[in-house]
Amino acid sequence: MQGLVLKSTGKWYNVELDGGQIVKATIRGKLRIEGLKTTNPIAAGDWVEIEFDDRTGKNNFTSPEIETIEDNSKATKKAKAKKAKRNKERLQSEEEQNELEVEVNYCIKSIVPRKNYIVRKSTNLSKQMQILAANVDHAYLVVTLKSPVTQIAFIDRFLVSAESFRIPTSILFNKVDLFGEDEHLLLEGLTAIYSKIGYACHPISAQNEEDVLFLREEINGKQVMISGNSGVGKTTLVNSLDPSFSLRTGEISSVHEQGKHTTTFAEMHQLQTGGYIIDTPGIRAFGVIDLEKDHIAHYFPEMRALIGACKFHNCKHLNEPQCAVKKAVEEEEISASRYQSYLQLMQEDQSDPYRRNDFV
Ligand SMILES: Nc1nc2c(ncn2[C@@H]2O[C@H](COP(=O)(O)OP(=O)(O)OP(=O)(O)O)[C@@H](O)[C@H]2O)c(=O)[nH]1
Ligand SMILES: [Mg+2]
Ligand SMILES: [Zn+2]
Repeated sequence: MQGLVLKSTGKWYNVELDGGQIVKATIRGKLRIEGLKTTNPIAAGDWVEIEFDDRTGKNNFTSPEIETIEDNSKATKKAKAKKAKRNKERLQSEEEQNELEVEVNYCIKSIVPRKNYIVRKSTNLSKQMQILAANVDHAYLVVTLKSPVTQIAFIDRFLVSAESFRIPTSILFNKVDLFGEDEHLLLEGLTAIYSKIGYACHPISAQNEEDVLFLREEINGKQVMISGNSGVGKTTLVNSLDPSFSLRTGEISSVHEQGKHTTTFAEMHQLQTGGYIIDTPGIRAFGVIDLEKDHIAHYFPEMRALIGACKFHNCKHLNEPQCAVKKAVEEEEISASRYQSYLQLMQEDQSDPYRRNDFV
C-alpha cells in the first residue's frame, strides 16, 4: 500500500495511510534510491510503498541501510560512518527521547517517484545535501526585516534554488506589526523588486489569523512548504492557519535577535480547510546545490527574459561588451541587489571546501 510521509526524524517516519490513519514506519533492509545522495533519504511530502511488519515494534529500530545507486566509494563509506555517529548523537535530543516509547510496526519498501523536491546544501565542510521537502506545489518563503533580519542574499539564494527545482514561490514578509518607518520603506522597496520579477509578496502578521486567511484558499488542494530563517514565524503561521493546532513556537533571543531553532524536524500538517503544509526547521544559511555557471542566469527570471539579447550568445553577463543584462542593471530595470546576488553565485567556487561566503 502507499502512504504519505508527514514527518521524518531520520530514525522513523510518520506516515498517513489511506483513510487518514497515521502510523510509524521505519526502513528495513535496503532502500535503493536513485539520484542525489542526501542526509535524509525520505522527506516530508514523499509518497512511499509501505507494509505492515510486526518484526518491528517498541524501541526496535534497525539502522536503515541506504544505498545510493552508482555510489559506493570509500568516501561514501566514511560519510556513512560519520552519519551513523551523528544519528546516535541526535538520539540524545529531547524530542527523540520523548518519542522513544513508540510502536513502529510498518516498514517502508520504496519511494514513489517524486514530482519534485527542494534540496539545500549544508554550509559546513561536509557539504551534504538535505531534502527540505518533496512533492511541493508551492513554496512560501517567510522573510522578516526585524527580529530577526533576513539577508537579501538569503532570499535570492532560496529563490534561485526554488527556480532550479521548478517550484513556484511567494514571499511572506512577516511581523509587520513590529515595523517602524525604516522597515516600511524597505518593505516597499523589496516588494517592488520581487513582485516585478513575478514573485507574489504579502505583508503579514502571522499571529493575526485575519492576515493569513487568504493563504487557506491558496493552500486548499495543494501540498505546500514554508521555509525561512529560524524565528521568522513559520510555525506561528501554521498555527494561525488552523486553530486546532498548537505547535511549539520559540522566543527570539534578545541578545542576537535570532530564533532558537524550535522546530527540529520538517513536518507536514493537514489543514481543516484543505491542503497540506510542510513546516520546516529554520535554515541558517542556504547553500545552493551545484549549479552550472552557464545556467545560473536562467534561475533569475528577470535575466532569463533577456536571453538572446546580449551580443554574445554565451554571455555570462560579467564584463562582456553589449550585455543586455548589465545594461538593464545600469538602467535600474534589474535591481542592483539581485545582480549582486548573481555575481556572488557566479564567483562561488563550488569545489572549495573552505568557502565562507554562505550567509548566516
Ligand atoms: N510580533 C510578532 N511576533 C511574531 C509574529 N510571528 C511570529 N512571531 C514570534 O516570533 C517568535 C518565533 O516564532 P516561530 O513561529 O517559533 O518561528 P519559526 O520560524 O517557526 O522558528 P524555527 O522553528 O526556529 O525555525 C515567536 O515568539 C512568535 O510569537 C508576528 O507576526 N509578529
Ligand atoms: Mg518553527
Ligand atoms: Zn549578457
